[in-house]
Amino acid sequence: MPKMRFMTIERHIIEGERLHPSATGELSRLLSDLAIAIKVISLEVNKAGLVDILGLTGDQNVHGETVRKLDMYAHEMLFKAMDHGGHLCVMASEEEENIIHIPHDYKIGKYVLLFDPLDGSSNIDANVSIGTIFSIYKRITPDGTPGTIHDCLQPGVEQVAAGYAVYGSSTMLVYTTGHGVHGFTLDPSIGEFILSHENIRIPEKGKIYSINEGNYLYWHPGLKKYIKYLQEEDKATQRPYSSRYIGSMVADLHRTLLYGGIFMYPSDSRSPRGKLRLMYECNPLAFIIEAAGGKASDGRSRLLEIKPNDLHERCPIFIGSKYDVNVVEDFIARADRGEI
Ligand code: P6P
Repeated sequence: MPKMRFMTIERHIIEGERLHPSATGELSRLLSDLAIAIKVISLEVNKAGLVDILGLTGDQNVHGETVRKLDMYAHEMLFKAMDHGGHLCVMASEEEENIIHIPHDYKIGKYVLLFDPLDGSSNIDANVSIGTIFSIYKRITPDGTPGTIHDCLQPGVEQVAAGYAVYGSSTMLVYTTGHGVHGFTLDPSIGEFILSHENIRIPEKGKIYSINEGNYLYWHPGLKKYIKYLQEEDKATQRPYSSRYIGSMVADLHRTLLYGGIFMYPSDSRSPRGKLRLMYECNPLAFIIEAAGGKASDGRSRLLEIKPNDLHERCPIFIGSKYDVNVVEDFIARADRGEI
C-alpha cells in the first residue's frame, strides 16, 4: 500500500495547476474558498443536534419545499464565502429562484458557480449523511460584465470543475477538474482536508443497485424488467445484486463511486422528469463519475450533453459503473422498441 503523502486540499489544488497550461491560479483560489466554506458548514452540521438549528424554519424554498435551518445556513455560508473572492461573475443555488449576482462593489471574475447547499436535508433530523454539491463553468458572456442566466445554462460537458462534500461519519470533500477524481478527509484536529483517496476509479462493474423501489408501480416497463433481472440468480454476472438506498443522493453516489454499481432516480408516470435537479445535482455528479471512469445517463443518452432550458429543471439519472449503466439503457431501449 503506497504511503499516502500528507497533502492538504489547498496544496493539491495548486499542484493541479500543472495540468492546465493556461492556469492563472484563479480556479485554484475559487476551489480553496469553497473548501473553507465547506469546513464551516461541516462544523454546523456536526453539532446540529446540540444547537437549536435542527428542524424547520417554517419557510418554504423556491420549490415549495419546507426549508430546514441548516439548508439556509449552508446557502448563506456559501454565498458569503464566495461572493467577494473576485473569481465569479454569477452564482446559482437550489435555494434561490433566480441567479445570484455578485455585489456591485466586488470584482467580477470569469467563473460561474452553481450549488446545492445541503442535499438530502430531509434526512437531517435522522442524522443520515447529507451533502453539498457544486458545479463550476467558465463564463460565456463578455469578461467584466455581470454574469447572466446564459452563463449558468451550459451543458454539463462544459464544466471545468465539480465536487461534493459528504457530511457523514467523517466529512469528505471529493472534486475533479477533469483530470482524475480525488477525495479529502477533514481532520478536525487541524481543520484541514487531507488527501485520503487519490485518483479514485469507479469499478467497471458493480453488484449494488440503488433506487427507491417504493415507486416501482410508476416506472418505465424496461426499468421494471431490469430490477427483476438484477434480483435473479446468475453467478457469472454476480446476481442477485444487493440493494442499498440511503435516500440522500450524495451518500448514495459516494458509495457508488467507491464500491461500484448503479444509482438511479428515474422519471416515472407521476414525475415525467424525475426528481433530481440537472444543473446542481446531476451534472456535477455526472462530471465526477465520468472523470472516475464511470457513466451517467438520463436512461437513453449521455447526461452531460443535455442542453438545459431552466436553472431548476429536473432530470432522470442512471449513474455509476459503465457496465451497469449500459445494461439498464439496453433494457429501456428494448422496451421502447417493444421487444420486452
Ligand atoms: P426519495 C433528498 O431529499 C433528495 O433530494 C436526494 O438527496 C435523494 O437522492 C432523493 O431526494 C430521495 O428521494 O423520493 O427517494 O425520498
